Amino acid sequence: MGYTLSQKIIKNHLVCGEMIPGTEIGLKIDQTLTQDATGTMAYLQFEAMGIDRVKTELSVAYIDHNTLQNGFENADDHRFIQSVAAKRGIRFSRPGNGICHQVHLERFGVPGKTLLGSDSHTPTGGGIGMLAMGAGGLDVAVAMGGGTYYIPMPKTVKVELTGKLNDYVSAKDIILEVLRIMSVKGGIGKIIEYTGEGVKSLSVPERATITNMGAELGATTSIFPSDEITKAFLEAQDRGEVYTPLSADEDALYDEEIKIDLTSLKPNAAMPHMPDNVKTVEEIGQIKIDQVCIGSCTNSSLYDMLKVAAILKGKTVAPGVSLSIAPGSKQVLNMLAGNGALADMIDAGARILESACGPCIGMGQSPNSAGISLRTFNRNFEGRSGTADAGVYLVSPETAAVSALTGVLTDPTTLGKMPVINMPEKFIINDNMVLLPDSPDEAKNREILYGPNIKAVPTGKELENDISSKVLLKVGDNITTDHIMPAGAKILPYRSNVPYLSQFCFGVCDKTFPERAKKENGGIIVGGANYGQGSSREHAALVPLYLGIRAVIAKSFARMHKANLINSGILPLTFINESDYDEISQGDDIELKGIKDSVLSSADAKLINKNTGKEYSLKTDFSEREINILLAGGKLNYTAKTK
Ligand code: MIC
Ligand code: SF4
Repeated sequence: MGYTLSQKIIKNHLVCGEMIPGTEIGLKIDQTLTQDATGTMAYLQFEAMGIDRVKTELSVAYIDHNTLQNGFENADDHRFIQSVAAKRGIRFSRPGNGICHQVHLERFGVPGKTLLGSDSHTPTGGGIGMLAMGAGGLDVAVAMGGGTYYIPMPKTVKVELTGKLNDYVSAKDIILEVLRIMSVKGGIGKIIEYTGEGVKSLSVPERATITNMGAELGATTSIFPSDEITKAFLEAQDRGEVYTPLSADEDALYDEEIKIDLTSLKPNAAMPHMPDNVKTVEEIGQIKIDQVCIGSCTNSSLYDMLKVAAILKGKTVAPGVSLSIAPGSKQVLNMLAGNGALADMIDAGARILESACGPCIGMGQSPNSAGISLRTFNRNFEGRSGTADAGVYLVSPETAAVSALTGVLTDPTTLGKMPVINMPEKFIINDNMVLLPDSPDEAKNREILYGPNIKAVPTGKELENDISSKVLLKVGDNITTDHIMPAGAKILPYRSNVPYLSQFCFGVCDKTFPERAKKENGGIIVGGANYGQGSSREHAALVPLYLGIRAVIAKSFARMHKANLINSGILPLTFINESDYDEISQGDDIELKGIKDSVLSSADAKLINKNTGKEYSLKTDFSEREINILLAGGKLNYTAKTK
């Protein structure tokens, strides 16, 4: 029996464990990336580990999220990251150079290598055949130090693409279709592999749009084969030498199969407030829109931007619409400027933003009250745009650009033939915004520059045998990390200041939560299915830890968040009977009796609801490594102990 592509890469990087789905495996990590919103914490943790220089083949620190600089905080964090990068052997991508995933794909990604990033959209690298995964900052810090990265061995889903996309239908419509089919929890514990004839008609940036948004499926990662198209992309980036052909064996066995006929695909949109709430644009109809935002790590490549410019050329944005465009990297922006496409956008009335995450993470461009915003982004979670009652629709660049002109959600295929887009044979290569680290000798004299907003990382406490506590909060299914620890312009600058951040914890669900948590001296959270989906931000665990949360009991967890909870020393426990969720209410006093013994022996744990006297069983499915981390009260404590 042959191997799937991801199984081949896993096999080549396997440090420990067996490739049996669901059991823990350890992987060697070749490359890492961080961004600034998670990076400050990751580098604080790296510094706490006391390692001189990174041990990876390549590590890059990007500045792309916190670029508003609405005060000294962001600039201080940038300076801190820059100083650590120089000292510890990490390349530093300066603000203005672009969004981490776009730049990494262009300039650093290598087919067949493993990439671990402190950002959930790291799987963008799967567009050139990398095994690229998102993780919490601490796991990335450990990988930078040469440590193994652990995941449950994923199952493999084969998505077979047949046919060819029609004009005005694009890669975004493919991944939205996959989301419609699989849902935001359909990818948990799985790697999505794209194969079939249809793959050959998709360029690398189109493939990257698809693997990027595999994060929204909850998938461990997504991957395309590395083929002639990958080779041409790498050669155009002057990096032809890193190309290797890679694909699955003919007789590879997959756990699931999905077929999508590209020819019959129509423009799709994910409606508020979930990326899997997908209908065709035609079905949704011509709703009036207030705003269009084009960009983000999902759709900001040169190809996307050239399509948008061609649609806008010689026209004017509708009077009731604000159109903003953020090209994904300096390379993209520079090339748009060089060939006149940028002028076409500006001429049509587009508001050009810097090459950064920007509105995608609520850093500016919040829509008007109850506004309707079309975005080429990957997440439309409630409140993420910065306007609580806004409705965000996720669409392709084609749908976004055409709708910006008409002022209503418009199916772009009604326009007939798409203008021809000529992609250049070579990209402009100039890595002058990526700083190389100091030599080991120079590094000795390099000072690490901390700012006053940088506060200590909270650490957990050893696991006790009985936990008696209150259910401080009960939430439903698909709670995202944006619910738990919101981002946005007002909060994001405080990513290195957990005490300050804590005031906003769960603000989207219940503004009283932080106060109540403090008053009660912590407690327990009860959640539904897919708890903690979305980003890799470990702040969604570190802040609850700071507020005294000892355990989260849910129907199921998203992979990265579960790992972040364990790393923080918070117990993630699952209901054995999902219906037991209904019998626990917010405010109930509960007891986890003998929890330490249960965790140690991997036995079911006992939950007593003191209000009703009833008992329930909870699953404690942890690996030996996870058990040790939980007993020690988190990964930092555990690492300090085992040193
Ligand atoms: C996001 O898209 O939610 C982010 C901001 O990029 C996060 C990381 C973070 O919270 O800093 C992610 O996707 O992991
Ligand atoms: Fe940045 Fe948005 Fe991509 Fe997250 S999803 S990395 S915020 S562009």
